[in-house]
Amino acid sequence: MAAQEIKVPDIGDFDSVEVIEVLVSEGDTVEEEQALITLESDKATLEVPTTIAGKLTELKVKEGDTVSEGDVIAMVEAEAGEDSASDDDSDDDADEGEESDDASESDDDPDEADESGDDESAAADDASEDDDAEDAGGGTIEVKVPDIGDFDSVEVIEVLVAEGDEVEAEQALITLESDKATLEVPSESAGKITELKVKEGDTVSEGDVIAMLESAGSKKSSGGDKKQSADQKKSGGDDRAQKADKKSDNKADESKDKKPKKDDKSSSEKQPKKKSAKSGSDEQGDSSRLKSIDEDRFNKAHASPSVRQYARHLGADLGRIQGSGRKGRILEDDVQAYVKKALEQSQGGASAGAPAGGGGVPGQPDIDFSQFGEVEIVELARIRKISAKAVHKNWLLIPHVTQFDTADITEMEAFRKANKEKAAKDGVKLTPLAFMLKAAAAALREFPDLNSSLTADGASLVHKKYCNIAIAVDTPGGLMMPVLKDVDQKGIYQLARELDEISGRARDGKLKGDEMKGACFSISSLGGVGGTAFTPIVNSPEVGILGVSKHSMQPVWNGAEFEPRLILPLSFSYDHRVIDGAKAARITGFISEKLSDLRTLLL
Ligand code: CAO
Repeated sequence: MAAQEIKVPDIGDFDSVEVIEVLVSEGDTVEEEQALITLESDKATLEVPTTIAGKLTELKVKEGDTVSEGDVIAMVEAEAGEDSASDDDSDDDADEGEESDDASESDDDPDEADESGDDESAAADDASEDDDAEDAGGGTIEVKVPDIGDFDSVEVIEVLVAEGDEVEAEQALITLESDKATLEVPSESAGKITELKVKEGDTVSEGDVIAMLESAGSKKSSGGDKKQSADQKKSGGDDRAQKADKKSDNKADESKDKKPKKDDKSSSEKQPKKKSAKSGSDEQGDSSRLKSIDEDRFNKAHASPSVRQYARHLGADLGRIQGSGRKGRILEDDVQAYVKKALEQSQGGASAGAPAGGGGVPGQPDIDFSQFGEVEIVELARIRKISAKAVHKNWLLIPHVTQFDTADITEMEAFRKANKEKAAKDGVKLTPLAFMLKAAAAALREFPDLNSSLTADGASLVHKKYCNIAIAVDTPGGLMMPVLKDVDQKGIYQLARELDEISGRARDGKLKGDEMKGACFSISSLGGVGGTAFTPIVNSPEVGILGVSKHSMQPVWNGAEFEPRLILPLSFSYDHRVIDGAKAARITGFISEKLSDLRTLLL
């Protein structure tokens, strides 16, 4: 069937509104009511949905374009097999479109406004203008429910302010929810809320007074009143934009599974919404990032009503979320990412067997460091993000102890240096690490528990008969742990060659995923960098890691005199659930012995 045009609906008084986001691509299959683009005027943000389901064959707009009511934004080919239904739907939609156009026209038609039975509203408008004249003395204005389209008796699902609050112009005061849409009613000007006329659960219609506002602007003079009156008229435009916003929210809400659906919007669903906003502090565990919403910050956050509703539904504080949209606008994806991160933090690797709630450790609070001085936010490299999660999980999961020891590697280094040049001719970079790999392999054979992993239930050990060792490699993108396989079966030259090759590829970002799997043990060498000791973190499900620091010449008492010896510091961290302290001391002693006398490696 031929593709149908999807047009910009009635967007109120606004003309030439900027396309700030294109949410779909050509070739996409779209659901009916799925948002296609996001528009943003200087005052309102709204999403334009498709009126039919099908395949998007052509996009007529791109980000940065400006559009007006009636402009074609895309062509959608109705889904096969649903032609008649789609046709009907689209007819309906077209009709609805006409209806809404009519409705929109009627917005400007005072007669029709009267016909809608809203005499009081019209009268109230008049009264309001009169009030404005009186405001020169009192400065208090009525904030009313704006044009909310075809809806009548809409429920107040949230009151976002309290009596006595200072509000800014355009700050949302209440949230309304019909069976199809959610919208916020903003304050028409800055000032102080002197009286709230509605509470949660009330129903309101266009023109109903929701609050009395001591307007900051209107206090000054009657000139100010006139300005405010003008503002009110202007906000009528906003209202219409909101109406369009609301329409799109409605459509977006219905189209996205992630959000509450039309039918879901029962009163029972509203309960948790309120709960998430208010009872956060009562929540247990570690979901501190989700548990408390700062209403003030939430209300001031730059986000569309549909995103606000989504955030409320999930209990996410918009005020804490950094928007990735234009001008920092918070998108649904931002809310999702925030909630995902908060859950990960609160669960603290529970999926990997960590104590529920991350061991009861609260997540790191979001701190606005700019309050202390200038800051710059630099996103972590992908590998650093991954390794950060891994070390955090391992640090929480494993009860660590680190055993320190030293090895006298005077002979080993003499041997290495004697062979270094020859090795280099064979293309081998002979570093101390190759010897340490061999010593560690011997320890894994000698101490089977060192070459083991705890079963998930913590009741057994899996002893491994193979000997793979991971090496910590410092790369520009962050720490990587490539694995050398069957270390026990390879000679020092071969290990040195493989180490050089695989660490080079790690630094070049060319490692394959499989090359970082299956390790039995790890070695982290900072010998080429410096330091005397450190406490490496065990990589679960391994149970031990050997840290190696920089060797140094030291005076060692040989029974008769001090002798200069090359001493290598060892830092062996282990999982105390598997290895006890005495065994750990034996393990480091064993490794030290092997490195001190290479001949013992042959035994
Ligand atoms: N003491 C003194 N010097 C040492 C040493 C030690 N323990 N270990 C290595 N060196 C020397 C080497 O001999 C080499 O010098 P020469 O060329 O004169 O022989 C020099 O330091 C540089 O060695 P290298 O770093 O190129 O090679 P390596 O095999 O020692 O290490 C690798 C390879 C990949 C482990 C290393 O490059 C690296 O990335 N290290 C950092 C690991 C890390 O970040 N660990 C912390 C992780 S958090 O737990």
